[in-house]
Amino acid sequence: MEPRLPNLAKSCAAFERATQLIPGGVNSPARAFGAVGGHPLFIERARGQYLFDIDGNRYLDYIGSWGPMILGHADPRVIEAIQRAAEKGTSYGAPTENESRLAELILRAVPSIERVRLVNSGTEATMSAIRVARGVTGRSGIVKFSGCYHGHVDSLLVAAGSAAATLGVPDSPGVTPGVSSDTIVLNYNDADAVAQAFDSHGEKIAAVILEPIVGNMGTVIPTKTFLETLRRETSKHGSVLIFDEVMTGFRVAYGGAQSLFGIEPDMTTLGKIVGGGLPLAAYGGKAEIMDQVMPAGKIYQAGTLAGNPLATAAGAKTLEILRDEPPYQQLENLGAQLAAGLESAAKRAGIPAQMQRVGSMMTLFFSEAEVTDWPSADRCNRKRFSDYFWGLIENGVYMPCSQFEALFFSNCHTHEDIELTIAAAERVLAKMANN
Ligand code: KE4
Repeated sequence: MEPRLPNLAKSCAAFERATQLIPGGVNSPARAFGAVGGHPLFIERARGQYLFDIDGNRYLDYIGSWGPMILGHADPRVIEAIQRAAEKGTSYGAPTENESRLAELILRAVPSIERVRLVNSGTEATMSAIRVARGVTGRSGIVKFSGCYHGHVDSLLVAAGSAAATLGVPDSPGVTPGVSSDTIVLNYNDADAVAQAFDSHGEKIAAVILEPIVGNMGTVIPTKTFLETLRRETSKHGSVLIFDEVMTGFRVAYGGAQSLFGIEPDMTTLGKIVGGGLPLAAYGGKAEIMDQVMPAGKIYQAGTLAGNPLATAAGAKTLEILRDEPPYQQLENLGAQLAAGLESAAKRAGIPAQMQRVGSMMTLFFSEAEVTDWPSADRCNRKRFSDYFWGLIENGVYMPCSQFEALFFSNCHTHEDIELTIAAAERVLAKMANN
């Protein structure tokens, strides 16, 4: 039987109601289906590799809450850790040993982090890292790369990726010229531009921040020269190199992207997986930098719910499972199978596409050429992506709702799930080719 759009009546009604209460009916634009049209699906529950919407439809989940759910949804060990923490109370406003337990797991996983501060979101992590870099260097300039997204920090919401790029507001209203004037935006993978920026402004640059593997313009992989240039120029000019590993941390490897590339940043931001799906993120780095953060030093950063007992319980349990039962080889094998299947399905359909992947994060770009930076990502065929997205929804497969995102899968996804996904993509892409 020809797949057809599932019954979405309850989601439609729920969305109508939500739009009367919440801007755009969502609490984060990335969920708004802005790039693919239609309305978002309202989720009732999730388990393992599956999402279930409020109309009772089941989907194979390839968003994983935009990255955190590497162990799949509602992992019983994580749920039990949260339940046990909740029975003791939900927040104390005082330190707990679980914060040190999670901090220790992070320091052991990521050797470049000698001190770490827990916060509530990736945005808070990058915002704080930028402030610390400016505080320790006494400089204002920040270098970022177009298409990279580091959360909705004013100084970084310039030429941003993710939903900002998807919805066409990479330079959001409300970000003042005074704030963005300290931000230098370069093209990702342009090592020469990095060297030139430092030649011209080196003494003003407090930090360079980048996604060491980009997920927020779709999956874009750095060249060795690019990373080596960044490390060399920041060291030479006394600027702080910040790897924003909110997405790649514990995703592409237990030690993050930096462990794959053998490049040590001065600071790292983490999020998503580190909180086990609860609101927790972190920033950290060399002790000589981090010990300048209050109350050890003078650079202020704080948070009522930072290091929250439930979030640290979920995060610590998640990292312990990833440390003791590393899923990365299995994720690599399934990732390779999925990438090869999707790429050959597009080729068989005669649809130009580029598959770009690291481990269990990847993107099928509807592009004639390789995607190496935002200008090349921006040339992708957005309409084709939208048809591909909805065609897969008809087949019970839930992909990220934007060409400028990475898909993720979990260690609950099976070889059969991957086969089913590839078969669905073959049907969808073949139908697209005939339309
Ligand atoms: P949050 O503030 O959303 O927790 O983290 C911001 C952030 C920082 N750095 C990187 C590399 C990120 O990918 C993110 C958030 N990622 C997006 C999805 N690509 C979050 C989805 C959303 O905004 O709803």
